[in-house]
Amino acid sequence: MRTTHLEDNFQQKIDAEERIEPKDWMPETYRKTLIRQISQHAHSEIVGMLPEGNWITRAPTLRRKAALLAKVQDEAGHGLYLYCAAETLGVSRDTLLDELHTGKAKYSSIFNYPTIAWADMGAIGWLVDGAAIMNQVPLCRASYGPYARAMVRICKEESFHQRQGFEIMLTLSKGTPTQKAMAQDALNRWWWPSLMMFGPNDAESQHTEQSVRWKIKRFTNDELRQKFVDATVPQAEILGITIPDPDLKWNEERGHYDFGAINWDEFWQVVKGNGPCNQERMEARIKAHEDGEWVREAAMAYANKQSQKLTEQVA
Ligand code: FAQ
Repeated sequence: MRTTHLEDNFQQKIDAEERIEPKDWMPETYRKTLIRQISQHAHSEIVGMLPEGNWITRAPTLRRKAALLAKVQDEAGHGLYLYCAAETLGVSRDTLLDELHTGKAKYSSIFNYPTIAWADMGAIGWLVDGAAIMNQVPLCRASYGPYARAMVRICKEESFHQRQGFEIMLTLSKGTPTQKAMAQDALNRWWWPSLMMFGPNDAESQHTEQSVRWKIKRFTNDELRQKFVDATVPQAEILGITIPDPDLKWNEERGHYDFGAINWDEFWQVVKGNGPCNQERMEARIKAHEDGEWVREAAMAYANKQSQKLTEQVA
């Protein structure tokens, strides 16, 4: 079959809501787009363990510590499902990790901000996981089977993460004036970076149009950002804290909240590696990878020994 026929058939399959599986024919650009997005998503989960990991030893109670520990562990699991999904596209995990460690692959901008107070654990769960869910629920219907299936399980866990974050915020905001001020301060610092998580405005988004056509993305960056704002404003009202945006206002005509301008210069600086914690995050990841070398070697030696035993038994 000529490539154009293959491409037509491929697009027809997508239009008919059929899933694309690893052994199916796919355009090279579709494969590359998926490897880029899935691996960057995996890197985000793994780097995303660091800001919260910072507070495991300092959680205020045993219950909070157990929940935070479980959440950070879930994020490691999400990274692993996603790396496995990327590997089905014919790329090795070593290559993907190399791309992260050399700065070739991106990870979410949000994880380059510091976690300076306990309230940040609440704000991350509430806002960062809240934004992640908004973006990831539609990915459960992504056209590529292994990615969509990984997202189903991830989303179930993310919704628990979001609720534990909101509960921390609720406890603080109903607590002493100092605790309420901590919750407000965390919201002030995490609000705008959370809106940036959805990526550049649609007009600036290089990949959205094609990814929507391929049904990798079901909504554009701006559509998801708007959904997130609409869902989160009433939650802030329940908490009794103020979103740091003087332009935030319900627009009756649009049936949505209007919100102020995002500082895209800050966003691109963070994406390019100049955020407050980029260097620290990369150093921590590279060190963890190097420190884990002996574990990988031991696991490989064990696997080789097992397969040798099996061969001997069969012979
Ligand atoms: N940070 O053309 P677009 C989590 C890049 S959730 C850094 O719009 P696309 C859970 C983009 O890669 C966070 N870079 O791109 C958790 C592209 O550059 P490239 C992770 C960003 O792909 C919670 C360029 O800008 N979630 O981890 C960002 O169509 C709590 C142009 O952008 C996902 O990855 C950004 N925020 O749309 C864990 C979800 N935004 O690649 C721990 C899956 C854009 O050409 C604690 N990914 N860029 O060099 C997606 O849905 C999409 O990839 C978007 C970007 C929406 C992120």
